[in-house]
Amino acid sequence: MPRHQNLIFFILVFFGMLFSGTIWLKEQSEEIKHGWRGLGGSPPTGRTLRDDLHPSSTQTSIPGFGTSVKDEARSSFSILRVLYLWYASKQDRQQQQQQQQQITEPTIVKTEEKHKNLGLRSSPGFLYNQPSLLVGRTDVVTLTPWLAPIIWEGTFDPTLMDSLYKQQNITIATTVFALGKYTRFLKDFLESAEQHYFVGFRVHYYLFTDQPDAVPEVKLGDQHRLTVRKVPSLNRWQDISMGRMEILEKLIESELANEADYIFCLDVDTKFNSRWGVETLGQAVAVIHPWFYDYPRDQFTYERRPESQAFIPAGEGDYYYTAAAFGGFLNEVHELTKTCREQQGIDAAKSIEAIWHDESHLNKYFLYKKPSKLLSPEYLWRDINARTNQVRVIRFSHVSKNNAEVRPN
Ligand code: UD2
Repeated sequence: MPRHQNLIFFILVFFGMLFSGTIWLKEQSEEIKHGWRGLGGSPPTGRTLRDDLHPSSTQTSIPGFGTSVKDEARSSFSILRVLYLWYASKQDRQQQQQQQQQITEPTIVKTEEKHKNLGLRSSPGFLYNQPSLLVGRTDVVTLTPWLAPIIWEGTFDPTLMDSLYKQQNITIATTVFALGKYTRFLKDFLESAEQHYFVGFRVHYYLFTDQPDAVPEVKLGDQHRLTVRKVPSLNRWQDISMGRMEILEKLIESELANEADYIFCLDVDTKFNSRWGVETLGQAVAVIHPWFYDYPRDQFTYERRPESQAFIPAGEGDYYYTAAAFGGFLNEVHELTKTCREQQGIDAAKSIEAIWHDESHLNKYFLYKKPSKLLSPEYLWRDINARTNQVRVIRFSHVSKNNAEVRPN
């Protein structure tokens, strides 16, 4: 109940009580005067006791308007009763409203989230090429055996995709780490991202570095922003690479819930060469490693030692995924990073380190929790790899570097 209503109510009660108290005192003095209480006398009006206990409807007189003292007292008590009933019913209605809100509020929030993440709405009059059921990519596989799409050039219409996702007010958090000499890759990474990465969509880069002063000034697009976070330096590049999982896990937990809808985690020794857009968004997104996309599974560089938590036995495995790029919904990437961090910790306690560090754990994770979308090697090529006919567009690539010179160990 609003404050002013409470105040009015209490003022009314106060005056009601004052009035009824006065009437009661008046009544007492009348009774004493006429001696009809406790002295075996009868009321002056000649009414019976039954009348007093059960006032009839014909006796509804208004206090002060030529009525008896007892009538006045009864009426003033009735006012109090009416006031009380009004107050109680008001409280009741308020409680009911609160209960309804508690029940309906979570449903409303859920519905909004669902529309935001899942509704792909097109607008009347928006024209694009007719989709075909007969003509499309036939030189590459575009679906996994669990029916997750594999994104290649020619499998999507960028104009249509952009227009569908423009209707959803989304933010894509993007993380990148640059410690030690790897800060030298930042300029190309950021400048090329600004030309090709989610252009026209809201992007929030989170850059983790041990040298914030070494972060270059790069002009960001309207809807793109950058947050720099300082992290401690580490002596082993393997620890830097694996340590990303825990930092990402904590970032999602502590900050991203109300901030972003999707997240992508990218290596910094990379460069964008062509569009990386909303076609890459999905629940859990894995990227095929450019080295092994045409290899038989037994030649994948999975961790093969059973002592490691990243162990994948011979005969198992779908694809070999890179750890240089992965993403998806916040909750999915949170589960991935938490699991990899835990598994790396178990290995460390046993003094074992998986052959390809975080990448080995990521491959183990995606083997048993299948990604919902796969990005073809267009989304991570290697500058040193020869082009192939299947990879028609190189969108993102791993730049060549002198490991011995650039790494701390
Ligand atoms: C592979 C993976 C990489 C990771 C690593 C683990 C690819 C393309 N990349 O890359 O994701 O799983 O294997 O063995 O397959 N970093 C620094 N400072 C350093 C060292 C590393 O900032 O001194 C960061 C940086 O963001 C870098 C990432 O860690 O991109 C991975 O390290 P890397 O690129 O040296 O690993 P690499 O090339 O073996």
